[in-house]
Amino acid sequence: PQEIRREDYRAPDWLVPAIELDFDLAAEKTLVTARLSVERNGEHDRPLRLDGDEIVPLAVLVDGAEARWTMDGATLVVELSENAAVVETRVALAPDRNSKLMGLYASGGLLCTQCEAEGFRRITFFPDRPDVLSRYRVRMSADKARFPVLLANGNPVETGDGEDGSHWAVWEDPFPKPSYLFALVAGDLAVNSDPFTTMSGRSVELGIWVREGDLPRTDHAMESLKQSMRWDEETYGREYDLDRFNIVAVDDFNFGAMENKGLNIFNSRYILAAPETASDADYDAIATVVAHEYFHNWSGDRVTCRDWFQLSLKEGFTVFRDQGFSAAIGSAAVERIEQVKSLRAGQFPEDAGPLAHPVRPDSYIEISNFYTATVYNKGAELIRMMHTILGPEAFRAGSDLYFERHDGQAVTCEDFVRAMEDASGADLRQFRLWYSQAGTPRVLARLEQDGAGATLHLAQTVPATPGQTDKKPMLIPLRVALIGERSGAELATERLILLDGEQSSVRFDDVGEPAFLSINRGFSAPVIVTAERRAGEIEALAVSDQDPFARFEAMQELMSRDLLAAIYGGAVETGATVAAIRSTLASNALDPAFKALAISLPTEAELAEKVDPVDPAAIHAAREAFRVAIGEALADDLEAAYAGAAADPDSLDSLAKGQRRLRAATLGLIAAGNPERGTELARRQFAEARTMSDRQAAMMALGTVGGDAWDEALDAFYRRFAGDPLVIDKWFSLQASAPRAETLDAVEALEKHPDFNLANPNRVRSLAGAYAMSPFAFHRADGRGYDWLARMIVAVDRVNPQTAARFVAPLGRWKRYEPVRSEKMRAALERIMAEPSLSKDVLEQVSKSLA
Ligand code: B3K
Ligand code: ZN
Repeated sequence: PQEIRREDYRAPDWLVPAIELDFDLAAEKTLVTARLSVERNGEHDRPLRLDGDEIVPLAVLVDGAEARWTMDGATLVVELSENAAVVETRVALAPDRNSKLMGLYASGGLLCTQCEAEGFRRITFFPDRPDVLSRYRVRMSADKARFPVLLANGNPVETGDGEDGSHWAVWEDPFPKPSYLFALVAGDLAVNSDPFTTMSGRSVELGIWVREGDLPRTDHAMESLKQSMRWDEETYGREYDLDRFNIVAVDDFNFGAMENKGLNIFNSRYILAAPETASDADYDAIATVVAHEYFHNWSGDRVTCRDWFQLSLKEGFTVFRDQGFSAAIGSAAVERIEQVKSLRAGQFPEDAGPLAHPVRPDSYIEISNFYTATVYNKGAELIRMMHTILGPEAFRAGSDLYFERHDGQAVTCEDFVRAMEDASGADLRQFRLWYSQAGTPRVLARLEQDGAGATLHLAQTVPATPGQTDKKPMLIPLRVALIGERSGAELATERLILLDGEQSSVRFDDVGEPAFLSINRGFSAPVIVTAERRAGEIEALAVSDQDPFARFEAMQELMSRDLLAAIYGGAVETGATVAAIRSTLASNALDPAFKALAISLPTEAELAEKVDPVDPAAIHAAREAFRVAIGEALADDLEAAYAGAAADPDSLDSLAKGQRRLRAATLGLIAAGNPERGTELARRQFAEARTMSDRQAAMMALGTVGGDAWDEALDAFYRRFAGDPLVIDKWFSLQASAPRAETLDAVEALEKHPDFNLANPNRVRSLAGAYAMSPFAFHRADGRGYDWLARMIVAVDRVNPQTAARFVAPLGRWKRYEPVRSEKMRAALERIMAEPSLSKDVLEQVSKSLA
C-alpha cells in the first residue's frame, strides 16, 4: 500500500462548488445519482479524477452526453475540455452488505452514513478530500412504511409521496462543506424535539432521533446539547447557524459520534441514558461527546482541515473546547485529573511506542489509523499550553480572529497558531515544535536552596521516536510554586516558567524558609517531570498542596515510589501511603470525587510505563500486596468513608456522583484487605443498587475476588438486562476485564455466547478491547492472551478493518516486555502479518509494530 506524505500536498485540480445527489434508498440496493458542477482550478490540462471505493460507474455523463472516461484503479478519470462542466455519475450500493460501516450502511433497520475520513467515495465518485467544499442538495426517496423519516444535512425544503408506497424528501445545506461532513439517515425513528433560542434571538429546532422505545432515555443528551450551545455562545461567541440541529443514535458505529453538518450521527452509547442502565461515567461521557460534536460546528465544519495531516486542527481544538465545557458544568479539578489520567493511559504509551507520531503527522498509509490519542488528546494539550502562555483574554482574541479569518475555508494547524500570534503579539516560533516532534518530553527538576532564596534547575530531553532521532528543545510552560516546609503556605505567588533550552536555572528570591517544590501544577505541560525530592517532601505535598492537580500528583508520586520499590523486589512499605490516605479521607475540605481519585493507586498500566523491562505479573503481585496492606491497615477508616459516602440514588449532581465514586474506591480497598467483608458489602450494594454506578462498582469488587458471589451477580445482571445492548456490553466488559488468571476462560466462552457479534463494534470492543486493556489477565506468561487477541484481530479484520486495527497497539509494545512475553507478543504479530489479504488498516499497524 502507498504512503501519503504531508509534503506532497497540492491544491485540487478541480473544484466542485455544487453537487446534487439523488438517492433511491433500499437496504438491499440503493441507486445513487450525483451531479457535480465542476470548475477547473488554475491553468492546467489534467483530467478530472474522482475517488471511488468498492463502487463501479453505471453511467458517466458530461453536460448530459456520454463522457470519455477510464478507471485508474478505483479512481474514475474523466477527460474534460472546458473549464466548467456538469458531471453526472450513477452507482448502485448494497447498504445491508456494508460491514465496514463506512459509506452508506444498514444498522438495526436504519440506513445511515459515515464519511469521515474517506467514506464518501464509497457512496459516489467524488474528489474526496477536505479542501473541496461544495453546496449540497440531496433528494432521498424510499418506502414510506419502512423508512418514514428521511434526514440529511441542512434544512428540509420539499417532501412528497411517490407511487407504490414510496415517499421523498429534499434537503439543502446552504453552507459549503467537505464531503466527509455529508450525512443522511432513513428509518423508523421517533424524535425528542425542543426549541433553542440563540444569542441573537433565532429559534433552532433541536431533534434527537431514536427508536420509539428509547425516547425516555434521551433527556440527558438533550439537556447537554442545550448547555453546550449556550456555553459556546458565552465562552467562544459561537452561535448555531442553521434552523435545525438533528442527532440520530445508531447501534452499529465505528467510534463515538460524527459531527456531520446539522445532522450528527452518534453511537447510541453516547446518547441513551437512564439511571438504571447508565453509570455516572456514562452520563458524563454523553455530555462531553454531545458537546464535542456540537462544538465541531465551528471548529471543524465552518472552519475545516486542508488535508488529513491537519486533523488535530479540528480535533485537538475541539477536545480542548469540550474539556472546558466539562470543567464548567462539573468540578474543574476533577476534570483536569481525569484528562491527565486518560492522557497517561492512552497517549503516553503511544508516544513511547512503535506507533508514535507527531500531533501533525508527516505520513500515513491509512488515515483511519491516525484518529489517535496523540492527535486528539495531546493535540488538546497543545491548545491548552497556548491558552496558558497567552492568558484567557488573548487566547479568546486569537480564537475570534481564527474563526473570522478562516470562516468557510479549509486550513492548517499553522493557520491556527498564526491567528493566535497575530491576535496576541506572542512569538510561538519555538512552540510550533510541539506539532512536528513526537515523543513525551522529560523534565528533570532540582531545587537548590541557599540562605537568600532558592534556585530551580531544570533540564529537558525529548526521546527519539520512529523516524525522528534528533530533537530540538521544546518550549515547556511550567506552573511552579514553592511551599513552605514549616508554614505549609505558598511562598510568593505561583510562577509560569517557560523552559525553552536544554537547561535553565530560575531564581526565587522571596523565599524565607525551607521550601518544597510544586511543579507542573494543573499539568501545565504534557511532559514527564522527575523532581529530586528531599525526605518528607512528597509526603507533605500529598496532603497540603493547594493546587488540586499537584496534590493528586504528589499522592501518585508517593505511591509510585513505594510501589516501584516493591516491584523491584523490595519490601512492601505502605506506611507513607497509609498516612496520606488516612489524612485525605479525614479532610473536610476535599470533595468526595477528589478523594476517590487521590486514594486510587496508580494503575498497573501506569506502573508499566515506569519500569523496564515490564513484567506484568510482578507489577500485579506488588500492587496487590500493596492493596492488601492498605486495606488491612485502614480497615476502619475505609469502612467509615464507605458508610459516610452514602449517596442520594436519585441525584446526578456532582456531590452524589462523587459519593458513589468514593464508595467504589473504598469498597475496592476494603475487599483487598478483607475479601470476606468486601464480598459482603459488595453483595449488599449490588442487591440494593438503584443506579448503574453502584451496581457496576459492586460487580468490579466481586470480579476481583471471584467465587460464587461473582457468578451469582453475573447471572442476576444478565437476566435483568438481557436484550438491552448497551448494558449487555457492560456485562461482557466486566468479565473481560476482571484482573484474574481465569479471565481468559471467560473471554473464550463469551466469544461463543449467542450475544457476541463480530459485526457490532461496541460488542467487539466490550470483549476484545476490555480484555486487551486488562494488563494482568491479558499478559499471561503462556502467551494465550496474545494468541486470542491475534485471532480476534484477524477475524474482525475480515468484517471491519477500522475496528480491527484498533486492537493492534496492545501487542505492539512487545519490545518493552520481559523476554518470554516479548517473544510471544512478537510471534502473535508475525502470525497476523502472515495472513493473506489483510486490510491496509491492520497491515500498517502490524508492520510498524514489527519494525
Ligand atoms: N470526527 C469524528 C471522528 C471520525 C473518525 C473517523 N475514523 C468524531 C469526532 O472526533 O468528533
Ligand atoms: Zn472530534
